[in-house]
Amino acid sequence: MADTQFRQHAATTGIMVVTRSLAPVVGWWTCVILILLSQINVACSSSHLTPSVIAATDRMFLESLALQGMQLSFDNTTAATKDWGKLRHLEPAAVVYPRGVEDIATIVQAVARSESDLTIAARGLGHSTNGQAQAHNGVVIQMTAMRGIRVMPLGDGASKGAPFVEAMGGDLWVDVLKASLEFGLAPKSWTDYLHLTIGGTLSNAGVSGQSFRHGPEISNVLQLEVVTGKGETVDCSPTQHPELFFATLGGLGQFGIITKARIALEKAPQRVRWVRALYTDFAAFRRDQEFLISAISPFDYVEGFVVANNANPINGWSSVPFEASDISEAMIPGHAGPILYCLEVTKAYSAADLHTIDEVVESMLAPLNFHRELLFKTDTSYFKFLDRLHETEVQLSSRGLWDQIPHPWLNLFVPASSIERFDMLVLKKIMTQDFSGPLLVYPLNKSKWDKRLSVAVPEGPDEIFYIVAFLRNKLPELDGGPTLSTMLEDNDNILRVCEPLRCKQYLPRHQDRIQWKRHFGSKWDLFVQNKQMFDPRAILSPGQNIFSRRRRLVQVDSV
Ligand code: ZME
Repeated sequence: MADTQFRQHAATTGIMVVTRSLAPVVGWWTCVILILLSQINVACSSSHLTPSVIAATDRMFLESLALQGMQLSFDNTTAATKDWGKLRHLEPAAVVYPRGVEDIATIVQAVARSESDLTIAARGLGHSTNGQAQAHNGVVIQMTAMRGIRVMPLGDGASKGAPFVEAMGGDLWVDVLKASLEFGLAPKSWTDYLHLTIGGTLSNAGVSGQSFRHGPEISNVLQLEVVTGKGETVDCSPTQHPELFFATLGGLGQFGIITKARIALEKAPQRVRWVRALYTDFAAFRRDQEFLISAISPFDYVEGFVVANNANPINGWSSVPFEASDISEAMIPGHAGPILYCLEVTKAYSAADLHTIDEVVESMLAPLNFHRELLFKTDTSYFKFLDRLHETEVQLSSRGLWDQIPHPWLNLFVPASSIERFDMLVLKKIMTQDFSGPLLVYPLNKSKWDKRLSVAVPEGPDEIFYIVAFLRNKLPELDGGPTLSTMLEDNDNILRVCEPLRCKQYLPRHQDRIQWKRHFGSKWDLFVQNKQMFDPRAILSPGQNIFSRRRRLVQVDSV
């Protein structure tokens, strides 16, 4: 029986093999015992968890690494089976807590050179939604053990004095921000949520309201330190090993583990004027958004979201103003449809501009076509604005509605030429009472995404594409609402509508190689070539399901 088949069989029969007791046993007959055990259908203790069924030889191999001083846990694997999606729970054989880049290189090298078929996934705070940071029967490297931030306010000789920050793969963006602000500096491009690791976001893209101007986070990286799938530690940049640099950024963890990143900084503003404005007409909304992301854009941050045309405090128009009491039914135009569109922009400023900021923002809003009575403003510090989701996190967390519930999310990049159709076929249909969570819609400039980056963006002539993020929460049963499977079906239906529209998934999840080939499109051949170059045995990030682990030895396979 082929080993992979055996594993699948073991997984589906739900056995819990106590491999520890088999660890001292070496030889072909351990496999026989495992296969015999797999015939006994022992009920799995958790309906979601696919437990680890590790071969005794793999276990011994990992134990030998532990003996050499690697901090390796075979028991504390529960956290590594969980992620933000709460949709897949694959148990690794072991979790590693690296003390430095050397530990990561050691374990990747050892696995790459071994005869085992172990896989390795780097995991940060576990914000993947589909098991992308899980390694069934493999090794999860807990990257939050790798932290250390150094701000270089004057840059170095090579970067002509431009300031930058160096952070480790396991550092959080919020900590990078805090460290940079000590010098009056800050990174230029962000995600909406800052309690994410540097390595995790840079393996995807990192998109927020600054991306229209600065590109995603991956467009603002000057240099990386990467441990490749061969276990080599390589410094790379646009001029030094550029193939590895561009492959790794947006590379979904397929080519290497990001252990360090050098990120460009700018002078940090002190405060932001934060504005939301409602539209009833999608054409007017998108026209203004596209104007606001043009080269002459006066605002520093441009996003947008969809709300239902009702008083629901979670996803209706009541959620728009910064003070809920600032809006009422009477203010909503009678001709409004089932959904409303909310533009969200900010203007950053500093103390010296305090006396002009009102006037400046007013003149910036003057040419826009939102409903004049549906304009809401607030003012806050730059830090509080960037870390704005933290407050939501604290509130929802205390009610068990943050990382305790499933998040069947779908993120899409939709070409501008398809967006009106997308609005008609999807947005106006899906936003009902049942949609719990943010639905973000805002445009980005494709020219800010270097073609050499691994991340897939819509192909074709459009310079502008939209990010459309369906960020649904699966609320507990007692709160009513659709089932998880209904939500996943909704996502599939949206993807079906998208098929002729040249959309791409962001934070993508695909089932098989054919889908992945289609996803990467014209970038696929290079992606495969890079895999062959940097992780030829397909050890890294198996949870993405792009490549299958290549084995060196077939002997243990065939009992
Ligand atoms: C992938 C992604 C998530 C981009 C933005 N998000 C968000 N998640 C949760 N709440 C949000 C949000 N953006 C605004 N609110």
